[in-house]
Amino acid sequence: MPRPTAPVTDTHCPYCALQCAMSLTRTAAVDAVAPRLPVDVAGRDFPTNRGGLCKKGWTSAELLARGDRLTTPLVRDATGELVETSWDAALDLVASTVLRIRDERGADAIGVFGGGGLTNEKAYQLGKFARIAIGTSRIDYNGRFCMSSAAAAGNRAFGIDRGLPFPLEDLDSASTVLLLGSNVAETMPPFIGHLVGAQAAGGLIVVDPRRSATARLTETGRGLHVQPAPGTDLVLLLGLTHIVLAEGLADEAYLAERTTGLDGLRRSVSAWWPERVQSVTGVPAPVLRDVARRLAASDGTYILTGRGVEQHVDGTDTATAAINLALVLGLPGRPGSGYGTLTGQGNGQGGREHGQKCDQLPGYRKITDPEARRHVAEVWGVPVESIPGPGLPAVALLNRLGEPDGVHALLVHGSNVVVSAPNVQTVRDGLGRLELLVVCDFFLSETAALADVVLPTTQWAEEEGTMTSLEGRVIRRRRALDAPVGVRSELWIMHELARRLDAPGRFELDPSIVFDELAAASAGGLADYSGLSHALLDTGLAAHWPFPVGSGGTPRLFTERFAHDDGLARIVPVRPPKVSESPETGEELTLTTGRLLEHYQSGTQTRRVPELDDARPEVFVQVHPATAARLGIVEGGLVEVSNRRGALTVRASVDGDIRHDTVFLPFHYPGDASANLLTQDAVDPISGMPDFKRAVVRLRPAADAPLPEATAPGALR
Ligand SMILES: Nc1nc2c(c(=O)[nH]1)N[C@H]1C(S)=C(S)[C@@H](COP(=O)(O)OP(=O)(O)OC[C@H]3O[C@@H](n4cnc5c(=O)[nH]c(N)nc54)[C@H](O)[C@@H]3O)O[C@H]1N2
Ligand SMILES: Nc1nc2c(c(=O)[nH]1)N[C@H]1C(S)=C(S)[C@@H](COP(=O)(O)OP(=O)(O)OC[C@H]3O[C@@H](n4cnc5c(=O)[nH]c(N)nc54)[C@H](O)[C@@H]3O)O[C@H]1N2
Ligand code: SF4
Ligand SMILES: [Mo]
Repeated sequence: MPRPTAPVTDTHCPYCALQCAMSLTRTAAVDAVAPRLPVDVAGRDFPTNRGGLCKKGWTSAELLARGDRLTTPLVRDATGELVETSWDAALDLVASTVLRIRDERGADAIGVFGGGGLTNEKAYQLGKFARIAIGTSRIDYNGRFCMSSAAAAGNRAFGIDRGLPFPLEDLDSASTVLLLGSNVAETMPPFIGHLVGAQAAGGLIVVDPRRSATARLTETGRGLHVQPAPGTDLVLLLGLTHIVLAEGLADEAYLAERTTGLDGLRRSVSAWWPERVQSVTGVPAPVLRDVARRLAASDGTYILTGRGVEQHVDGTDTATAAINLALVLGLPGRPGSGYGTLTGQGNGQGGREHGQKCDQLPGYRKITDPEARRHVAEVWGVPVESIPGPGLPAVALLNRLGEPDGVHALLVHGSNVVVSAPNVQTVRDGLGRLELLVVCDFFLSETAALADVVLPTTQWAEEEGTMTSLEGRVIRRRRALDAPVGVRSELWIMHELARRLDAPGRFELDPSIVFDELAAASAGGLADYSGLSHALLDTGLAAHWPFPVGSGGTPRLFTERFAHDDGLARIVPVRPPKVSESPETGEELTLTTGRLLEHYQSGTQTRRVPELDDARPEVFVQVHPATAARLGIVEGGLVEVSNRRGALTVRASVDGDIRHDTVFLPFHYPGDASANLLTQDAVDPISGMPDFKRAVVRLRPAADAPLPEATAPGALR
């Protein structure tokens, strides 16, 4: 059992990017007969959560004491079973196999896959480890599935990518908030405290094909729920921008002073008059006019996007269209107004800054930029030419596993790809072709269960480090208790592997030293952390990056200028693409996917918490009653949801909270219950984001089919 250290430790929730503050209080000596939690969790006052936590946060400590935690390295033996082994044996095997494959096929035959849940220190070290210990260009991470479209759009328009360029508390005084494709009431429950003002002012407008828990918040007062067909947000946004320009509602002074590119935008939206937009999106023209006028009339307007609009083949352009609307209204950088995107994973922001991305070096530097390479090579103590060039984005990396030009060994840190990757059967097949799959995790996730080597690592409350929240605020994760005997930190694992690979440079063990190195590597970059240290963060300072040496940080970006050299925001005209997949017959429906309050991502963690698993024990498909009646589907009945990629048998949840032409599956369930058996791996050409939010499916009653094994309630208990 883990042994607690200090009596009370102030830290943050292990799950999402809201990074709610919590205190962990160690409980009395652990009783072997009736095991108790090693720590009690309490919400702590903090600007984002104001003491509140959601039920995932409240129950997060249960995972520290789970009996099925990994505590010993595992290797696959000759009979195909995973068996316990020593750390030396496991690490020797990984290093010798990596060296052999590197000799035979070159360093790019080895891939590394990271995660947006890793601390800044681990994410930084993983990027460095891939590039200089292995020498591969092939590193990417699950943030590609998450924030890549919003990031690409932010970089293009503003010259920088910080999800919220203002502190969350600024939203409190908003009178109008347009929330596109985000279900914060389930995905970040304490967040809705910041929407109360807009709600009271009648200014909450939620755009979602489903009447989600968040959309229901608009039902009080004059709020609005706009319900477009999935994947039509780009047209919707072009239509809103058309109305703003046509009705003379644009902020002409702001456009002249702070932006460039307006003429192209005028041309690109001119053909998107409201009735035409209605015919594509299904949103009535009067509603479109009402939304545009409300956004323009309010003096405290925010536009925010979530994965619903970003996880599409046109995700970057859709996020760009939202930015264009915000720019035309003069919102970014104006006090009391703004534009932002809601980062998802715990360290989804920091995780996309320090070098896990295939084209990136620390400090959000481009790996192709000679000056950036020189700077980072110096910090790493390696010749500049030894740093590889750009690698492959996640889908391209995962879809060519084991193929001649693909990777033959894959090291996974912080992702459960056999559940969460798009068109997941392709990835499952590819993993089977690898010569070596190494998964580092604290549980035997479904991906770890397929590995050749499994390396057990520390959980959040057992390690020191930093996370960067959705506000771009760098915060301290603190150790509250020792890890179980046998478990090692990822910094230690990288240190040991680097030594065995005879790597150049240093792979430090102490997170505060790694942070100092990260800070130096980031100096002068866009995401500059050089003025920060663990000691400074421990003072409780609200540290929003950029935080160069001698600065007090940057809570609000864009107040004076944008990050492009000329200080201006770029208005980039965008047009709807030819859609890769859309329903063609009455039999076909649009599938969209997303989240439930109780489960986190691939569910490896939350399916292990009885309270959460009891509340949402199995996958279901949400169908409108009229559609269900037409197809002979009944509430609770089994339904086959299928397309050319795969088929799922699931229970129907029949309710009027979704469009007739759309069905919804949560993606938290593994095996034959995985929504990703049906999703497409077509990607956005700019960001590499796959289309998780739109696929074509057929539904039919499947009364006689057995329930998929993976969804059997309590499968992990
Ligand atoms: N409970 C819980 N919370 C989480 C997570 C979790 O797994 N579980 N994950 C965290 C992470 S990593 C992330 S990225 C965030 C994600 O947070 P959100 O973006 O809020 O999550 P989603 O449920 O993926 O999508 C939001 C909404 O988009 C809608 N939607 C689907 N398709 C479309 C579309 O084409 N257009 C529009 N306008 N809307 C559409 C869905 O109906 C859904 O209600 O949540 C974070 N918080
Ligand atoms: N259909 C569909 N698919 C989706 C999405 C969707 O909306 N629809 N959303 C996408 C999005 S936004 C995201 S972010 C991805 C997320 O999907 P995944 O990348 O699969 O994320 P998790 O389920 O959080 O997996 C994290 C794994 O790493 C482990 N872990 C947690 N912390 C650490 C750590 O510090 N170190 C190590 N080594 N392991 C750790 C956990 O136990 C877990 O097994 O899913 C994507 N997939
Ligand atoms: S909202 Fe996010 S950070 Fe807050 S308690 Fe829930 S999962 Fe944790
Ligand atoms: Mo995400």
